[in-house]
This record gives sequence, C-alpha cells and structure tokens, in this order.
Amino acid sequence: MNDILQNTVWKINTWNHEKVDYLSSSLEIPPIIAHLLINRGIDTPEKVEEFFKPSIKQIVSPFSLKGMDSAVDRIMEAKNKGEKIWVFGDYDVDGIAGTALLTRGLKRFGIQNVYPLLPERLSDGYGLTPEIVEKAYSESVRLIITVDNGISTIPASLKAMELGIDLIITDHHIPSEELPIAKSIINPRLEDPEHPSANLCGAGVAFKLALALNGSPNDLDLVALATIADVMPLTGENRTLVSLGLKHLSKYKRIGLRALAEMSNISMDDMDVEKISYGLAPRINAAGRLDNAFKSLELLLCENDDKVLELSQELIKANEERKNIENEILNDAISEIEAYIEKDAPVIVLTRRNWHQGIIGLVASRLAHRYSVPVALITVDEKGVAKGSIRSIYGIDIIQILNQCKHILEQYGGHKLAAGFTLF
Ligand SMILES: [Mn+2]
Repeated sequence: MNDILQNTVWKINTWNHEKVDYLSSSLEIPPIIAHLLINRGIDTPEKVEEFFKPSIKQIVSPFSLKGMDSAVDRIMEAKNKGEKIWVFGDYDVDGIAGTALLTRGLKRFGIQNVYPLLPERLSDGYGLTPEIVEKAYSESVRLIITVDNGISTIPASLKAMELGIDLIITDHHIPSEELPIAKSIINPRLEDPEHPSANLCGAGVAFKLALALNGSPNDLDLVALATIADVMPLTGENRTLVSLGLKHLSKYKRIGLRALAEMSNISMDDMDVEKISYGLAPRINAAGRLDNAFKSLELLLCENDDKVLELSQELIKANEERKNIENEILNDAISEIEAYIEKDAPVIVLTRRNWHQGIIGLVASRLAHRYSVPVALITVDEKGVAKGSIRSIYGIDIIQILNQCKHILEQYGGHKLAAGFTLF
C-alpha cells in the first residue's frame, strides 16, 4: 500500500473562493464540503440536491443516444414478423448481466423467440465473429443484438450483411475510426463526452435499450452489478443507476444473486460497492474465466430454488480455482520481474507458454498496481497463438499505444486502462 501511495502523483485542485462562498452560504454547509463538491463539478444547489438524492427522474431519455430510434424500429419489425433473435454478450459480469437484462427486456416487450448467447473465452475468444454469425444463420436467426461487444467487429458485420442478418450493436468500448456495418449502433462513446450517459457500461447500454422498448426502468440491480464490476466512473448517470440499483438489490433480491450471496456469507441487506467488487463479481466472473460463462447467465435468469443453489456452488468452486491459478501466475511473474527487469523500466512485458488466458488480465492488473507501470502479460497457446492482456495506470492510455502497434496486432480493443490483443 505504501508503495502505491509513494508512487502516486497527487494533483490538488485550487480553491475557487467565489464558488465556494456561494455554495456554502446558499446551502449553509461548511466551505470544505462546498469545495469538495465543486471539485466534482457539483457547483449549484440544484446539482447538490441531485447528487444527494438520486432518483428515477434523473435517468435521461434513452432516445438521447444515437441509434436508439433505429434499434427500436428494427426490434419492432422483428416482433411483428416473429423473427428469431440472438442477444450476443460477453463472458464478464458486464456482458453477462447486460445479456440477461436485454433478454428479459425483449421478453417483456412481447418477443418470446429470443435467445441469449455468450462466447467461450478459450474457443471463441472475445466478441462477435464471422463463425458465430454463420452459426446464427444456420439456426434461422435474422437479427443479432450485441451487448458489451461489437464496436470493432467489422469482419462479422460483413458476414452478416452477406447472409442477410441484421445487426444491432450495443457496446461501450472505444470505437475505432472504421465502424462495423449495422442497422443500428448504440455506443455512449460516440456521444459528446459531456452527455450524462457517456460513461455507461455495456449492461447500462442494454438497460437503455430495454427502457426504450418498455418505457419503464427494470433490472436496475443488474445495471449496478455490472457498472461496479466493470469499474466504471461513478459519475453522471452511472451514479444514479448504481445508487438505485443497490437499493433494488437489497430489497428485491433476485433469487440467483441471493443464493450466491448467502452461500458466500455475504449479507444482501445494505448492499454496497465493496460487496459487489470483492464478493459477488469475482464469483460471477469465475465461470467465464475458467470455462463457460453460461452458468453465471443462467444464475441471473433462473427462477428455480434448487437450480440456483447448484449453480452458486459451482461458481464458488470455480472462484477458488481461479484464485489458485492467479496466485501461481503472480508468483511466477514477480520472480521473473525481480530477476530480469530493471527497476525503473517504463513498462513490463512478460510472455509464457500456457499461462491461463482467462487469468492473465487479473495478474497484469495486480502487477500494474504493484510496480506503477503498464503491464502486459502474453500467453502462447498450443497452436502458437499469442494473446495478451494489458493493464495500465492513470495517465497512460494504452489504446493509443496499441493504435501505434496496429501493424503487428491481429486484433485488439478495450479501454484506456485495460485492453486485450492478439499478435500476428
Ligand atoms: Mn464492459
């Protein structure tokens, strides 16, 4: 911990006397509180009121996001024609929760012919691929809606066009210059950064689409779970969604989450960010890291008491296994770093045969904290394919760095602080 604090650059905001005086006198609050609020951009009495009392009213219209109208139109058409729809997600908490949420939202909208699908990390890899589109075609699917992926899936979009399958892409990953071909693309990263929804996670975007279809906010517990697990900034609309969602979690207690929490000795009264980050999220993530995330999706959708107990038990076991593998890789990496890497190296890159691909991101993240530099861990599988996970530190945008390495990468994508790639 001390290491981290020592290596952190602290930037202290200056005190804006005029604003502090105004806010502290109009609300009768101590100047230091006013200063802290102003630092967060909460600089009027109205914004303070909103900040302290998150409410449904603060959720902005889903139609303020580009692509929402055309997405709703296309889904309406699917409903009228009775078309088969796939909701295609991701194997992490955000992708799983978003897939569960949108599947429920479409059913609530009156579409029964809808099926959730998640890729397998080891065999399919991340995101929609031409192979998955072909499989959809062979199963008579005519509309695929992605959740938490799809913004960089140009090959899959070409395949879909060729086969006459329409795509609605809902994602929150950073778009590259070229966008896939789709009926509709909804991605808050394509909006103005000041848009209140600019920081939504994948499940947050799925929530917006479900809200646009049904007109009422549902499954807020899943949005809170995903927003926290995806480590999104808790500002703007995210803060409202998480605040409402945590209350919803405590009160409503989805049976799958309740079983998982009980069996993990987590009390669901007074749910908070910590209980999700360190309690529920790692267990929901564990299945997707080790083999198949579908178990976690089933848990979120399941309404059978016996089945949720069984699924929870499996997730808890998978999480124990994940911890063991993570510690093995961590120790392995640390001994290599201490032996071979110079103390002031600006970046750490390590590669190994058969490091577990589902776990290297977690280890990279722990190493980036420990050494305060970006860390890339690369694993090479039996076929010789090299896949890497990078975790960065604040101030170093790894997507920009990966953009510069484009020519040696077969595939890459992610966020400023966390990304994945495949080498040629
Ligand atoms: Mn995500």
